[in-house]
Amino acid sequence: MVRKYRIGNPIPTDSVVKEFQISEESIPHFDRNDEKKELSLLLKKNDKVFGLGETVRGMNKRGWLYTANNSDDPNHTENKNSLYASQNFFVVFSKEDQFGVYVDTPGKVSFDIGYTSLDKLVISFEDFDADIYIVEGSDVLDIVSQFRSIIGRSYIPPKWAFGFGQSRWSYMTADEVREVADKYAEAGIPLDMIYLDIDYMEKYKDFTVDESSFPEFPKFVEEMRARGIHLVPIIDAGVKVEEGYDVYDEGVEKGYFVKKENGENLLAAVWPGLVHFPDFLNDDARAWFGNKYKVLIDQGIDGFWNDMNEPAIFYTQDHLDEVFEQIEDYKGKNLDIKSFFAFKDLVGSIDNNPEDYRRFYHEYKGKRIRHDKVHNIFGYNMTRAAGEAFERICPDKRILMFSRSSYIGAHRYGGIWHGDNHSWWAHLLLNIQQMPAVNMCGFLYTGADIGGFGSDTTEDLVLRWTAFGIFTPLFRNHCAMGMRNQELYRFENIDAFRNIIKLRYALIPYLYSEFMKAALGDKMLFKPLCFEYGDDRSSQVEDQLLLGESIMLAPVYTQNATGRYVYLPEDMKLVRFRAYDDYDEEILQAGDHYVKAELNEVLVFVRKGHVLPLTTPEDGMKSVGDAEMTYICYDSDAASYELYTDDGVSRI
Ligand code: MIG
Repeated sequence: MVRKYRIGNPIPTDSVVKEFQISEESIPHFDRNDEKKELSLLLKKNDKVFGLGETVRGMNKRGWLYTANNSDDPNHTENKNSLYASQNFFVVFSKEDQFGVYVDTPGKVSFDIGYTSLDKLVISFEDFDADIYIVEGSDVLDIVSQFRSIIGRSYIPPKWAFGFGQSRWSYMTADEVREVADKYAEAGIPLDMIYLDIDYMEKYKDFTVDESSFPEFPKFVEEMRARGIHLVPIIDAGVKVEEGYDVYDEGVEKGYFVKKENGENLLAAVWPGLVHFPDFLNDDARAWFGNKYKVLIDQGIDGFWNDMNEPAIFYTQDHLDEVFEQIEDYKGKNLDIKSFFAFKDLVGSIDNNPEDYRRFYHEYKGKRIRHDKVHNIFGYNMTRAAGEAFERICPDKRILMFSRSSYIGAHRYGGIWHGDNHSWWAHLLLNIQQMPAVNMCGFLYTGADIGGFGSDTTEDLVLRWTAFGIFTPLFRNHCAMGMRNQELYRFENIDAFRNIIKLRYALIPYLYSEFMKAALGDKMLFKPLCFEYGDDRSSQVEDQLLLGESIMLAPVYTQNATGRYVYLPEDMKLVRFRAYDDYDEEILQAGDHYVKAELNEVLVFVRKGHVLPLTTPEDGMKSVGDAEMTYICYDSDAASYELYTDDGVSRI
């Protein structure tokens, strides 16, 4: 049962697709304080709070303050309150009762979950305008499914997007990209995608290709396709200010860019230098920008990633002018402690400055609205621009799309990646912990940058991270410019990497089936143990996951470990893979176990009465599906498995 309540006069987000009567009663579970603009409730000692999508810290969100305020922050440390997404759905549950809460408002909201006061959950609003949905259900999974059913079906990518992809910010030329493909082929490691970061563009202009470094692009796309590789280019939110550049000219002429109070187009800066931002909230502008993806689709491209759409702002021209003016005051002065810090702050806080988000306006549903009031649905509407356009441009074909910034609703148009993590072991754990939380909010096609984006990685981290990454729908190794190269062929243990990647391909029938069942049935793909098991221990486990109906994962996420403790809520069959066709099986009793896991091994726990199907991978996604299947069963008499198949590209 889902009920809708309304506070004030909220700006619609289009995140909920089902029509609701607004209940006139007071919001259950919460105390409402209009003066403080707060909703609060008392948490019982054993209440757990799971959800909130892409946020820092563990699965149980108790003990921290999370703020929905989409931010381009590449340091996902546990002191942060905001990352790139606002996914404001969570479930409060204990053995006694449970309910779900969705806070639907495009502005800033804070979730103080036992931060100020250990046993209090306080939701505070910048503007006290929101639709609140309260979901009652028989258990957490039921609540999540009911919630998912009101927000619409999750995005379904083409099946090839379940292949392995290599990315790096700084593949500067087509030849560099060819080299990546060559080296993977030489190493015998299947590869289905190579991502093109901003360097493929001409001067970072969206929907252009640099002719000198990527000559004859359609031919190049075709050449790579013939090798089984999809090229997946990035699209940034900012449109370069340059006369004669059609996207700029048209946007200016039609008035499709966001404007300042005085009606001038906002001048901000990102990679191309000065840019304007398309007003993705305006229906016409959104359709116009979406149609531009056709320029690359016509050159053979069938997948994209949308970046910098919080939007990230290096600076606005107005703010920069102010800074230059004020900086004069400090010239030639003896800077004391106070003025030194003020000086430092003047320049240091120039990017993603909150003031800048108040400098421009949208035309949204017939009204002029200041950006900060709708900040959290900007990236969502960029993804929507793409998703809606793909339906027009390619009505019969699925197109790969995932985004950095998101809000619930965007899950219907694309997936997400989890942004600029670091090559830190802690971020492998964060990746594990974020998976179920984003699933709760509708995002199923997701994954983190494997090996870590920022910082220099290490071979063992890439091995362990890949061993977990083979289970995530979006399976991409990505790295920042200037960091240690981390394509798998760069390392010594090529055999181990090859075996792990091939295991991914062997798992595709299972992963794709489970993904499709989750998408079509409003279910979660990754579940915390306590969503299925009611015992106390399960509710404490934050580093293991159930994946689909058949298996549990317990990844190794610490350096120099040759194994780990694993908690089994019931008897399970441990399968220790060294390769898809080289593994041991062992029945383990319910309870705690120390299990060994060498760097070249992947552990999978098969649940009782369940089946893990495996195929024989030959050559990436090209061959998946044709080969013979193997079935690993625990308790084969009771076990059955429903395999989902389709052609992998037609829209469903
Ligand atoms: O500010 O395009 O998250 O994946 O490699 C950096 C360059 C801009 C941020 C993305 C990252 C990408 C990078 N981008």
